[in-house]
Amino acid sequence: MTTAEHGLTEEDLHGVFDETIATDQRIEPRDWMPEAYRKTLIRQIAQHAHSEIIGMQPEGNWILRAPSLRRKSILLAKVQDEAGHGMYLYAAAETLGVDREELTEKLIDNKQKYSSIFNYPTLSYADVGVIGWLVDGAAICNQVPLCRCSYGPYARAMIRICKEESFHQRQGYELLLAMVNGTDEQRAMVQESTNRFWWPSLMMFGPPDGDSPNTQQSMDWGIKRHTNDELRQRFVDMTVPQAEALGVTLPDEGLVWNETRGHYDFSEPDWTEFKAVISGSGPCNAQRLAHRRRAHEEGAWVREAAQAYATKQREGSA
Ligand code: FAQ
Repeated sequence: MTTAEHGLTEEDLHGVFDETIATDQRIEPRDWMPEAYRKTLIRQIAQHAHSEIIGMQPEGNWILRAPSLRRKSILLAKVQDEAGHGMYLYAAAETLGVDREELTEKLIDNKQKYSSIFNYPTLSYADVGVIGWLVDGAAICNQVPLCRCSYGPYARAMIRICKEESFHQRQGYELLLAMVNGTDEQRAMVQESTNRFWWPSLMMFGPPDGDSPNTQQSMDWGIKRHTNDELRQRFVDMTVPQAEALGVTLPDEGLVWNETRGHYDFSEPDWTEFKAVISGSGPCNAQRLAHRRRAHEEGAWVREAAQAYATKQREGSA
């Protein structure tokens, strides 16, 4: 239905949208929304979906080398969950009028981003535990507020995703607990992995607020509920006691409790490294995209077969 059929002007529609946001209600796919709001959501949800799919690779690297059948089945289930998260998110993006195929093409043509964290290699089995602990931990911190995002389909997808992410975080922590209670070599593996993943985990929250072009507008629209720095601080405060319980040291000499602020102080991540990673020059960017591209090409026959089957079913029922 057009605006004219509703008898509403563009200005009226804007008013309804603003009122919905101001009263903290949800915008649904059928509702009018400003084009910039739609574009921002497509950008964020697509990047998020791509992160889940590319995020299968670092841990997937260890499925064939898991140390026991139990660890292998846990890891398989986790990596499968990530595929599922990607699917919910692509489905949420599709409600905004884009096509999943189109988004995948943009990812493999390097035209849309995915999280910086997945451009670092996984060098030991301790990385599986540390990814669960720190990377899923950071993901939860960043994503729980997205369950209250103003766009209904994204908010609802996030509820289920966050439940599964919490479980992922616990499985990582449980693996690390087993390792720190094992041999000296295992404890050293956990420490070495923590040293490598700590700074990239802090970078997951995005650039500092002063350098974040999207935060203010996204907060005004109720897409983001907190700034990048607020969430990074929350993550640090939450993680320090967990590191103490594990007996690992976080690799930052500037990490100290600040009584006055009631938070931990910590050093600045290397933002030059962050910029390099998000612009394609991280340690594994080329490998991650090449792998994704190959998987997409090799899966073409499956998509064609599924399409042919769906067409046949439709014709049959018609
Ligand atoms: N990596 O203005 P802002 C997971 C880009 S969790 C790459 O602050 P915004 C679970 C940003 O896109 C990981 N790019 O942007 C899992 C923008 O570029 P653009 C995924 C980054 O959107 C665990 C530019 O920098 N989580 O997958 C990053 O307001 C374990 C300026 O930045 C989500 O996607 C970064 N770290 O805030 C899976 C959560 N940070 O588009 C497997 C949803 C910033 O203008 C294993 N997304 N950029 O060219 C968000 O919350 C937000 O989009 C932020 C960025 C906070 C990531």
